[in-house]
Amino acid sequence: MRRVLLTGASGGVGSRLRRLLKPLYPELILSDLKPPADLAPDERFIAADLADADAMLRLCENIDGIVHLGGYSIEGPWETILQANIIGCHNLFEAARKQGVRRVVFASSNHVMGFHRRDAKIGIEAVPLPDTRYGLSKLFGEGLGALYAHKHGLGVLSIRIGNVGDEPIDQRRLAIWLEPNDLVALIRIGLEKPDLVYEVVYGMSDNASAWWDNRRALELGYKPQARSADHLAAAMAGQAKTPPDPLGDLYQGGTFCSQEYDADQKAR
Ligand code: 15L
Repeated sequence: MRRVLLTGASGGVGSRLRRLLKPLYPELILSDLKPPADLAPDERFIAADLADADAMLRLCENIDGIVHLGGYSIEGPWETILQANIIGCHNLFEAARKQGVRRVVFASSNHVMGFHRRDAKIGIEAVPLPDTRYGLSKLFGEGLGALYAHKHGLGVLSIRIGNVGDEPIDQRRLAIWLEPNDLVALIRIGLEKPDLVYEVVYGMSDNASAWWDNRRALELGYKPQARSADHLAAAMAGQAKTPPDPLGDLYQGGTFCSQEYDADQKAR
């Protein structure tokens, strides 16, 4: 895997990843709407809008593998999600197909499954229950990955990312925390594991309080190194500052579930 493209490179997760991926993939190409403020002289950046199909086609020329973080990363208005995450993701996969890219690692999200309850342990076979328009758009991206893998021969890994950071920031994140180096380990499986067709994994570290059965990731060779239990005090300190959200606390997606919620909760 020589030429790797990282989309969404100027965002929070992208900024961490570009530093961690560069030593592994020296020809790493970064893309986003705008360059990161601290772009280094040895980094290569190409500005491109995911919603612009021609720009995506040019961006994917001579690329071997893509780590697709780009798009809108929280809940937003439908038009924004539509352009960045639905049309944009389709443009990305279509450009990858036309340019003969071999692998795509798709940054999906835990919010594909957000309305599963926290007292359930779910695997990758569980029915998707998106908690937002954002989560729904990530489910569409996973579907695109499956289609382009099975129909067009791309190797695709969808990672349902929990929460990326140096530490879990509250009680919910103790269950879904993903330390950045563990994310890199998953990305490497997506880019490099021989014979990979289409796989879905949960993007979490070794979290004792996890709601997800991540056995497929382990079967693919993932060995998470970080343990959220080692950061219990920091997470609980963060939790103490978090406003109460009894409805969100029932569900894996947390506040993504409680925002805009107007169902009769007693009926479910
Ligand atoms: C996500 O998918 C978001 O991109 C991120 O900003 C966090 O909110 C994360 O989920 C989470 O659930 O903590």
